[in-house]
Amino acid sequence: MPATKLTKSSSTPRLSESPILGESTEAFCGDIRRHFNFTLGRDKNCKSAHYAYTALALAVRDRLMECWRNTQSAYESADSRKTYYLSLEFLLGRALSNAILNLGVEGPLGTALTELGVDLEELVACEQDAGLGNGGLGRLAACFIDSCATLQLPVMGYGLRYEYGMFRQNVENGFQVEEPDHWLRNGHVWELERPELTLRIRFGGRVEHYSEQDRRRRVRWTDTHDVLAVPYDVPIPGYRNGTVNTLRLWKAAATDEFDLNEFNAGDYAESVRAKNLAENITMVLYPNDASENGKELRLRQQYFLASASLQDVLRNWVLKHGQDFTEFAAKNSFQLNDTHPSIAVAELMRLLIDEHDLSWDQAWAITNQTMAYTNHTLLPEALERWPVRLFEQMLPRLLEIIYEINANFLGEVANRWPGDLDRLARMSLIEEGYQKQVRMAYLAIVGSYSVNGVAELHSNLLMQGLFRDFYELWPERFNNKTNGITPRRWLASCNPGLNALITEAIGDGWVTDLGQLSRLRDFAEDRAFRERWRKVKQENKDRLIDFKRRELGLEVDRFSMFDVQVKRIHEYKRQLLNILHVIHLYDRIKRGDAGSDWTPRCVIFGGKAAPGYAMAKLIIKLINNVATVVNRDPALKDLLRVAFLPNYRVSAMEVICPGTDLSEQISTAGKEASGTGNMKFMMNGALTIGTLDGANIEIRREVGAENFFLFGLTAEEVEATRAYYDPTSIIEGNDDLKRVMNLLETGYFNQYEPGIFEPVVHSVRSAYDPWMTAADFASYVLAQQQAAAAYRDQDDWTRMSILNTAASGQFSTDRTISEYNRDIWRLRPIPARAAL
Ligand code: 26Q
Repeated sequence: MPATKLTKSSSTPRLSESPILGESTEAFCGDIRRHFNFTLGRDKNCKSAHYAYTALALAVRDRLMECWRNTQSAYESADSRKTYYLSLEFLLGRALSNAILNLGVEGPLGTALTELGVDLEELVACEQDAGLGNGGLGRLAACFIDSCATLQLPVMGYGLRYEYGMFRQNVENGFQVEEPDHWLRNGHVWELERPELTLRIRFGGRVEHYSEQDRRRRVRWTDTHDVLAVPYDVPIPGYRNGTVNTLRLWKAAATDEFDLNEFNAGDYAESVRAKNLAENITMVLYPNDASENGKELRLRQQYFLASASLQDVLRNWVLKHGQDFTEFAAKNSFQLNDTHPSIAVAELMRLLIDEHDLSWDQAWAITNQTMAYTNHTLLPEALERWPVRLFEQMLPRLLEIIYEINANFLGEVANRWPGDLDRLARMSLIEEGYQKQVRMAYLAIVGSYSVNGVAELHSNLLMQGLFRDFYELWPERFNNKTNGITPRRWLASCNPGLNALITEAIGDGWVTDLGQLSRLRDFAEDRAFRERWRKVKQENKDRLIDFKRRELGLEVDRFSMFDVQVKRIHEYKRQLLNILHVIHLYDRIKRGDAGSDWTPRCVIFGGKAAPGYAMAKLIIKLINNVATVVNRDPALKDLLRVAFLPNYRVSAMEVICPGTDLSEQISTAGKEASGTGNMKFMMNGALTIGTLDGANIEIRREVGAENFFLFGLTAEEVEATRAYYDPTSIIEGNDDLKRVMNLLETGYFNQYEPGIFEPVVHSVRSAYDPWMTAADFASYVLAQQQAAAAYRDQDDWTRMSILNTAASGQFSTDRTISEYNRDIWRLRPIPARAAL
C-alpha cells in the first residue's frame, strides 16, 4: 500500500492535504496537550517546564507552517524578483513570544495556558537564545528579515547553523570567563531539516585548463576535498499578515567518500580526521566583532556559505528556466552583510562560467548587476584581507578568477587615470608586500552595483576616506541606508506596559507604521499622561531590578537614575570613559561634594569582550573592581551603585532597554558606524548621553538638541586634534581627571592585585591613544551633570522621555528596508494567499 494512503482512503494521494488549525482557546489547549503527551511522550509526572515550553512552541509552530507554505507558493506563482540576504550572522534571540505576537494569537493562547495551569513567562524563559551572531551586525540581519516578512517582500536569508553560538560569559573574580554555548542541546523546534536539498562544496585540489572540440577553453577544478551543505529552514513570520519568509541555515557534513576511501585504504584515523575537518566548518561562531583574525577556518566558513547559497539559487533557476540566464539579473539580487560573504562575487563568476557555460562577459554582467554590498565599519583593523597563499591552497580556482577581475578592473582605472601608478597600487584587489593579500572590501565594491554605509556620517566618511578612490570612479554606486530596529520585538513585545499605553493613546497603527509615534508629542504636554508614562517606566525599572537580583544578587534603589551602557566591549566604544566618570562620582561623594541635590544613580554595564582582546577584558575587570569598592561602601548607599551584568544577550536587552533612564552612546566620534542599541533605548523612552557619532547624529536631529545630552569632539575635530594630542597636559589641567587618574595609579581599586590596571592607565595617558578618552572627559562630566540635574525634575524628564519615543519612528527597520527596496532591491510586495 502506498504511504500516501495512510491519511485517507482515496485513490488520489492526500498526504499533503493539511487540516486547517483553529486559533480558538480549545484548539490551542488540545494541540498543546497532544504535543505534550504524544509528540513528547510526557505525562503528569513530568515537572520540567522545558517540555511544556516545547509542547507550546510546537503548537505555535504548527500555525506558522500553513502560512509558510502559502507564502512560498505565492512567491512561486508570482515568479517575482527576489533578494537573498547573505550573512555569517543572524542574532535571532528567542522565537516563541515573537511568533505569538506576529501571529496575533496572544488572546486565545493566554486563556488556554491559564486553563492548562502554566505560566507563559516561565515557558518563554525556557527558550535558549539563538546567539548566532556577535552584536550589531548580526542583530541587524535579524531585524531586517523581520521587516522583510512584515513588508511582504520576497527576501530569503542565508546563513550558517553554528553548533555553538556566541559564548556564554561568566564573571569570576571580576574576570570574564567564556563557556561554550551549546544552544541546540535541548533540541530546537524552530528549524526544519531539508536533507533532500543538500549540496556539495569543494575545497583544495588543483585547476586544469583544457580545450574541447568546440575549441572553447574550459576549466576543471579537480582532486578537491568536498563537504556537504545541509540546509535547515527557519520560519520568519511577518506581523499579522499571513506571510512567513525563510531563513536557510547551512550545516556542514562529511561526504560518504571520506569514510569509504580512507577507511578502505586502512587509515581509519585519517578518515575520522578528514570527517572532523569537514564538520568543523559550522561548529562555532567566531566571537570577534571588530578585528579580523585571519584564521583559515573562517575563510572556509565564508566560502561554504557563499557557495552553498549561490548553488541553491542557481539550482532553482535552472529547474525553472533551464540554462537560459538572460533574465537572471532582472530576477535576483544578493545583499552582502559586510565583506564576510564577499567571496560570493568570485563564486558566482565561477559557477556561471565553469558550471553553466557562460562567457566571462556574460557572467560579469550578471554578477555586477546582482551583488550589493553593505559596509559596517570604518576601523582599518576590521577590514578583511586574506593571504593569497591561503587562497592558492584552499580555493585555487577562485584566486584565478579574482586575478582576472583585478586585471580587468585595473585596466579600467588606468584608462581613467593614465599614468597614475600610485592609484593603481592603492586600488588593486591585491595588496603587495611581504605577504600578498586579497582585499575583500575592494572585491565587494568592484563586483557590486550598490555600496552602502549604515548611517549618514558613516556613509559620508566611507566616501571621503576609506573608499574615496572608488567613490571618484563610481559615485553612483554609493548610498546610505541608516540602520533601524524592528518595533515588534523592541517595543511591542519587550515593553507591554508602554505598548498598551501608546495604543490607548494613538491606536495600534504604529506597530507597522512607526512614524505614527509622532502623535505622542501632544500627549507629552498632558500631565496625567506623563504620570501614567512614569508609572510604566517605574514598573519596567522594577522588572530590571528583579533581573539584576536574579543574575547578580544586587539590590538597588528603585528611584535612582538607571544609567546603562550595554554593547560589545571595545576601546572605541569607551566603556573606559564611563567608568572614569563613575570613579569621579565616587571621588566626589567621598570628598563630601554630594550635596542635597545629588541624583542617585545606578550605573549598569554589560557586554562581551572578544576572548583574545586583552585590553577589553581588562576593562571588564576594572569595571568589576570599581563596582566592588563602590557597592560595599556604606557611605555611598543609595547615592551610587555599579553593576556589571554578565552574559549580555538579546533576551537580556529585552528586559534592560524598557527599564533604562539614560542611554550611554559615547564612542569616539567617527568610529561607531551606526549603533542600534541607541535606537532600542530611545524607542523605549530613555534619554541619550552621546557623541556626534553614527546614528546618534540622526537621533539627536529627530528628537531635538534640547532632549539629548551631547558632549565631545566631532569626528572632524578628533582627526584634527590627533597630531598635537597631549593627554598628560589635559590631565594636569583638569583637577577631576587628575584625582581619578591618581586613584587608578595608586592602585586604589586593585589593592591585592598590584599593577594590573597599568595598561589602562597607560592607554589614557598615551599621546597615541586612538580613542582620545582624556580629550572628552571634561565635556562628558558636564553632560552627565546636566543629565543628573534634568533627572531631578521627574515630570520634565518624563516629558522628554515621551518625546524620545515619539521621535523614534525613523528608526524602524520597516523604514530602512523600504529604502533598501526602493533604491537597491526593487522588489514588488507579494501578499501571501491560501493555496488553491
Ligand atoms: C571578521 C573576520 C573574522 C572574524 C570575525 C569578523 C567580524 C565579525 C563580526 C568582524 C565584524 C563583525 C561585526 C561587526 C559589527 O557588528 N558592526 C556593527 O554593525 C552594526 C550594524 O550595522 C552597527 O550599528 C555598528 O556600529 C557596527 O559596529
